Amino acid sequence: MKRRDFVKIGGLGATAIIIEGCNASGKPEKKEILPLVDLNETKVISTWSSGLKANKTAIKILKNNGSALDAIEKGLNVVESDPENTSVGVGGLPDANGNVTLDACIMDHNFNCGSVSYIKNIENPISVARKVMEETPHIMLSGKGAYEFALKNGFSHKNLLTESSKKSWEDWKKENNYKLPAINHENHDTIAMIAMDRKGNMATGCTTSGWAYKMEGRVGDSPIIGSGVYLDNEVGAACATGLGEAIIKICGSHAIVELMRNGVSPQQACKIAVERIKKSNKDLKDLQVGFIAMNKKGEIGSYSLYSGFNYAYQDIQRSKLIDSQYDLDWEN
Ligand code: SD4
Repeated sequence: MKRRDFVKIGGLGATAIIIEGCNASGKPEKKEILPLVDLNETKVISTWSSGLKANKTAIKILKNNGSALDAIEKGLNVVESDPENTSVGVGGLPDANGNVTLDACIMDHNFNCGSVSYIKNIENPISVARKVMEETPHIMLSGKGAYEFALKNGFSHKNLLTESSKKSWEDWKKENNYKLPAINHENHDTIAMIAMDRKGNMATGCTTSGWAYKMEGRVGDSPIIGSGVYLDNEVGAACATGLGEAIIKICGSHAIVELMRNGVSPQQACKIAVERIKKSNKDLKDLQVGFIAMNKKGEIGSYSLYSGFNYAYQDIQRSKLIDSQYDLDWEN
């Protein structure tokens, strides 16, 4: 049999095809080919309405057989570079001392992950997180080290404090005497995203400027693998937005993936995580959290503690903003 005589001789369910033939030196060889997932299965979800435009960039990549990892990075870059979003990247609201400090992390289908926390003056921290994942033996770089690593890898220094975010910070100092604003329904829109590519691989990522006017040095859930995001490619992925301190306490995203591993639907898993948040925090006033999840079958779900959380859904035909199910009304 010649090399070109490879023939399809058997299947492994819907996931792989085994072909047999000869290699270049004429030796018998078996090859396993993973067929592409039906284009209709390719999808991406992300938190809040700014997810709509991030998803558009992500789906273009996925449609062209790009990887879920590229879709996550490039999708999140769109929002990081948008000065209108006051919770992410350029234009993100600063800490109490006026420094814009960013957190981000990314995870692929092989449990590879990378993260940056408390990074300043870099427009696209999710891309730095990916470099940490791909170019270093570490998972998380923080502060000055993360910044210097970024510069060495071709990222440029940028002032992220816009005129408008500076003014908001100055007004806050005058009006609130350094009292932290609540993370409630009005003042946060961190983006966290999950994508499934045509190989059936998933990836997830999250990027944020964190809690507006936080104490200098504060880091939230968003760069913490297991809290801000988690993915097991055999099971599914979850990610979070809202009060990081509450999400970290229950390792929110990891908890959801473990629930899905045990057969719980993405929707129900997000709801159970929110119930754990309720149990682990005495004071729920102004404590908004929201989770989104997708399992290996492409089923999706979300749940938030309070009303007002939404997420963006995109597949090859549809783009829509979905109001999340929730536990409590803000009004009550
Ligand atoms: C944090 N989880 O730093 C982030 C904040 C957030 O939309 O999600 N804002 O705690």
